[in-house]
Amino acid sequence: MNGAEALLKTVAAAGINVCFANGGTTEMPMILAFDSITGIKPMLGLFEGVCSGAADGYGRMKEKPALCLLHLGPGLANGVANLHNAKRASTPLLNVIGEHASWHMAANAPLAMDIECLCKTFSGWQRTTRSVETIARDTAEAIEASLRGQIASLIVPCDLQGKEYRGEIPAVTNYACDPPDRHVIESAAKMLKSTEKTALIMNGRALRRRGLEAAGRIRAAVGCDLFCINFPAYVDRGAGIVPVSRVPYFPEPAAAVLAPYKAVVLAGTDQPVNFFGYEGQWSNPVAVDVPKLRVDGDSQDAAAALAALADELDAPGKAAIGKLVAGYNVPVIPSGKLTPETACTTLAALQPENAIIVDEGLTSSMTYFPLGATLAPHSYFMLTGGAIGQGMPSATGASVACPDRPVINLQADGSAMYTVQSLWTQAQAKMNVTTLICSNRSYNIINVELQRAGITNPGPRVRAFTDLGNPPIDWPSLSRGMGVPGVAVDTAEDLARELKKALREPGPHLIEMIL
Ligand SMILES: Cc1ncc(C[n+]2csc(CCOP(=O)(O)OP(=O)(O)O)c2C)c(N)n1
Ligand SMILES: [Mg+2]
Repeated sequence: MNGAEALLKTVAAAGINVCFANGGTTEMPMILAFDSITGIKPMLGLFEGVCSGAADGYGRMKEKPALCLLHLGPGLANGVANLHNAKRASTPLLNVIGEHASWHMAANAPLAMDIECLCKTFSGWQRTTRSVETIARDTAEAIEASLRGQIASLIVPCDLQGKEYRGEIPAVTNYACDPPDRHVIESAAKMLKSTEKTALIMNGRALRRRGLEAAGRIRAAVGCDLFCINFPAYVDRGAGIVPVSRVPYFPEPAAAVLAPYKAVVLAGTDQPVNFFGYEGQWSNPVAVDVPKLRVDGDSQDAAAALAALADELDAPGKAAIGKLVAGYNVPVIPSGKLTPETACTTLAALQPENAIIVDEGLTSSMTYFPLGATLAPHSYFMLTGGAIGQGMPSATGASVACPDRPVINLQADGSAMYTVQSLWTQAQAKMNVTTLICSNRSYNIINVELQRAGITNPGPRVRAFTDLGNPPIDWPSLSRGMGVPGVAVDTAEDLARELKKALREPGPHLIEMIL
């Protein structure tokens, strides 16, 4: 067994069974090892941002890491934007990067780059393997680190991958969160009981069923309002699940929505932060003088902290949250010319139970989230770190994680073009992913920002920065060119017909929604 085989055996033994990969000569021993090591299969991404985004989507659905294998510094650099999004989502992710042979590094070969420096920007843990004897142990420690909900990056020189490995395959210890902090829980309970109007703002595990159930019990006990941050990593949604409102994107509406609260309890997140700093605005939508208390620390489980808080408040049991959840209610399929609103409503009307909704619809999908509370139960996740080009790869990874569930990717057109190669990976593995392109043929958010800045009549060069209509992107052709059937629609009726068809037929589909 060589070092590469030892690495993959360690990964497979830890239950990691997929590797999103784009490799080259420095990963050759690892690529060869996929033929000899069972229990882990490689999936090719045609751009590294596809691999890293897919690993993010996989990790968010499974709450366990996938392996992402990248080629040297330049390959890693192509994957960094989506590694940044994964970091912002606290996704467990094992990131292995091939490096030049140890003895070749000093020669400054063309592909040489400071990989360690790049890794520092997104990794919670990182190491460069220095000898073949430690390769499996390094891998096991990387996996253990990733299980904390972070990216673990392991840089592995090519010569060490090829050397003979005589050691054992180490087992990986599962990560156990620290228990909630009693003092903090008691303080939060006091705060909620003694303040007349309070908000509970959540992210992370707090927004998965267990956390939402505890949040519902807390609401039943003290009447606090429930929110998620604007860019949640994952939310369980639908009838029967405790609903949350989303803190709005722009600072003014965010501050207005949160203004009535006299105290804020936080779970799985620090206080909300405005996406950008605008002159005359604070960085945070909750006023400085409003008391804020986070119930969990980085090494604790936000859902467990909420459950402890519910118990501390003597909150009623699960049965009491029935009154807080919405019943099942699906909107009527709209008709007429497609708009962002009617597109979102059509999706809400037709999405099947247990769907995974991946939302990178940006300005076109703003009305979608509130509709989710009354639909059949589903998973919802979105862009976390603002680095666009995350939707299509992460929808791909979500489908690998949950092959039996329908994945629907509500996808803005400009962002889609960053990682459109994801369609090819979806076609290759016949994934049940339906991509709904929000084809407004512009970088619309930038137009919105221009309007906010008072620029109502931008000149032709500025307009050219945001216009994607000249020439318009031919989405059905682009999609077909990568093996995914594609159609374009411009009415709600046509969207409904094509979406039903896409969901009925196996394999990936793309529908361009001309808005
Ligand atoms: C990696 C990265 N590059 C550039 C940007 C800046 N940016 C933010 S939104 C956007 C365009 C979004 O256009 P589209 O995806 O079509 O969504 P729309 O605004 O039309 O809803 C750009 C270029 C970014 N956020 N991330
Ligand atoms: Mg657009």
